Amino acid sequence: MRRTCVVPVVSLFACALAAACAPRPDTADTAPGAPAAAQPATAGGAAQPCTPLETRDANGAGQRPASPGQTRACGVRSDPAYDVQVVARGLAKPWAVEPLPDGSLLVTEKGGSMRMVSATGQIGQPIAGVPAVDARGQGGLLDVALSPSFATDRTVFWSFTEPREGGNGTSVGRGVLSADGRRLDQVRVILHTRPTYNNNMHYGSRLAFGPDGNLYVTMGERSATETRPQAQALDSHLGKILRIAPDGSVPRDNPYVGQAGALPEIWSIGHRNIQAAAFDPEGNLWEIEHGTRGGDELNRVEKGKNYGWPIAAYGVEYRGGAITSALGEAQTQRPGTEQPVYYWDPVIAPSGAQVYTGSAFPAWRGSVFIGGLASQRLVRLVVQNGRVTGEEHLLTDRNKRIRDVRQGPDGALYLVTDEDNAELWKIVPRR
Ligand SMILES: [Ca+2]
Repeated sequence: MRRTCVVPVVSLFACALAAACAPRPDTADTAPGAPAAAQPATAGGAAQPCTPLETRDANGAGQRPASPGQTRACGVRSDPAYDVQVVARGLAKPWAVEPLPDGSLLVTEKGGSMRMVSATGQIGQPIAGVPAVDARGQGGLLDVALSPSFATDRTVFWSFTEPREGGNGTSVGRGVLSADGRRLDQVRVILHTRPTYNNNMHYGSRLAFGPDGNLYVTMGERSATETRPQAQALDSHLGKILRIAPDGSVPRDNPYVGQAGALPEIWSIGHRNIQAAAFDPEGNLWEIEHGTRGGDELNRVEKGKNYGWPIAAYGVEYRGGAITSALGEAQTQRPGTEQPVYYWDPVIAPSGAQVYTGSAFPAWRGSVFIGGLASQRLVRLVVQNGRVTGEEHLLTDRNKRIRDVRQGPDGALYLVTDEDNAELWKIVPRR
């Protein structure tokens, strides 16, 4: 993760040309990626000279990052030799893949099926016991997560769009996977977020267990003009990250417990639509959320903080023009709101995330991997001391929307594509 040779422009380029500062094999991910340009660019106002990966025009014309390197990080190239194996084909709009300790995988399909896929790619029948979902639009059966003690309790958690009187809403279920993997027992819905709303957009939702043993649930703000401001409202679960105990109860140290009018499950506020989240080994929660045109964000989430939407944001409305809501016109920076650690303009359309910790790819340890939908790629961010110092885009030649990325117990990365006839991929070191 550390550069072996850094800083002054002249020496960087001199040593890049002379290969005098070739990174050690395990730190190859910080090597300057693109061929050395005649003049070094300054990425996102970054202090360090480099060639940024992103060179297209930004949508937010005139918008400036709040800190050096907050966007358009240096392009880096890790180039570990890897193979992409197609483990399975024929999945219907998978939304999540979760590797199990024995090498098999749990996969959700948006239409409402959860399936086991064997390590060799046999796709099982739909697992019995999953409650009905509303699969219209962006809704359906969404994320799946394993209990931190899955090896002994076989408990599984999932998020879904719950059909309700008057509309639908994101809910979280839990159940115990039978020994043969064919059914879920003791199924309970442990969280019904509110309000119920009647459209089919921006449900979130990723599930991630923290080192505290609690379950973090990421939400969307349902996209509509009338729900957008609710991302700032404490009496709504929309546009929030929620934190609950595995039994659905509220931890007493949540930030708004006991506050009149506030929903006690809320952990952080001001989010637009979070379809990617992961903890790092130090216990930090990272989330990557969909912005509008030019406003995808990486945030490191802390208790009780406000991440800005819709009063602070980068980018513009899809139709063009300033981002607006009943709360007024958004600014890129606003007191009382947190700046993203990093943002993309143009966007990547993030879905699924993993902070890599495996031994299969030493050069990738500590990197944040993010699936790209519209961008049709796997994004890798190099993060050092809480800041993004490099960006690499992988699998760009495959032209597939990537819905989720997770690390298996073998250190391989498992990905699912976002298609009606989708694939499950496994990235392994080349033999
Ligand atoms: Ca934000």
